[in-house]
Amino acid sequence: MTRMIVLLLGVALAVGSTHGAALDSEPNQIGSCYDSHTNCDEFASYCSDPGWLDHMTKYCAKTCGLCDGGGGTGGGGSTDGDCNADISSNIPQGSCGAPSTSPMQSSYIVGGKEATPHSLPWQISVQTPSGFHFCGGILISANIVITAAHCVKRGDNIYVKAGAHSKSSSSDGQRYKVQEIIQHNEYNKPRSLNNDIAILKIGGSGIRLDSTAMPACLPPACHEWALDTEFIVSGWGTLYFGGSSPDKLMQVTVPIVEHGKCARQNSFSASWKRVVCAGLDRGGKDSCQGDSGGPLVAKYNGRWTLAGVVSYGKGCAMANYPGVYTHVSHYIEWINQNI
Ligand code: 4AZ
Repeated sequence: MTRMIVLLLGVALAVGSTHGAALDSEPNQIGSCYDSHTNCDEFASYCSDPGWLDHMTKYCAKTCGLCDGGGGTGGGGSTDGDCNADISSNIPQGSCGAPSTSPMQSSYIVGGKEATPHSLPWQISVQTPSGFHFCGGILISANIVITAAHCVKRGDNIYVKAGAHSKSSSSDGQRYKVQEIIQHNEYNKPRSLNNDIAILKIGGSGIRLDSTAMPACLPPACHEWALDTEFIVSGWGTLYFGGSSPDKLMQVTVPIVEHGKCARQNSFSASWKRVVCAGLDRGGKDSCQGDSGGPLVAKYNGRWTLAGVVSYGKGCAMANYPGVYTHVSHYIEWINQNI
């Protein structure tokens, strides 16, 4: 059945391009925002299929949100192929995103500053049994921590440290053994580092929540961050590529980078909406090695909300190479299904 639909889609679009019979205008140019094919609604599920990217960009740019300059932002409330906006999170978060000490909002991990202790209480350090920090994580409920898929694999013997400012001090924060690791089932598909997200489950009553350990809120499913969004990214990662890493938690404020531009800069397909990018054109502020798996947050309805998971980038803080973050709003359904 699926094969038949694929074949039909091919024929329908090919007929459209050859004879113009099914077209109500000229084929679309990348950058203009309309559908030139009449049946794009029917074919919306192909918007996120890399094999159909060229066809969909040409004929169904509007439906697929493949327009330059804004087709992919500011929306919400619709289904965009890889994301169902009609669902809401069923994760019991309690109080989230409202630290008792507010984080600094105009500060600068590369190009950053030491955070005010416990002002980013959702920050987790993911550690080996001996206490070596190797990745960040994000507390989203007492029993659930989100991290990057590239940080972990099923069966690893790992710990999370919550409520810490110092990654090493045993008198700062609480350490818990991870009971179960769920890597995204499509991690590294269709391309390396795609779907770079994992769930770490903490057993029993989970992490003791207090003013030092509090979840970040989850965004509405499929939420797109406005083009004037300023994020905070935090972690104990290196202070420059190949550099040393600090013992105290660092943070930096970084602006969003428009999706199409980031796709060109980092050589991924603009149809891949499951990442969000942040950084400065001139570089200088970024996440770096050891920050992976950690939080990219922004305020949403007055609460600090998880926008991204530190995933990758070319080096750190280089001009025109923004950091690339797993776009959490596109994984709400996956999170629901895996907790
Ligand atoms: C890393 O290796 C890493 N600048 C994390 C983030 C970035 C680069 C590298 C983004 O963990």
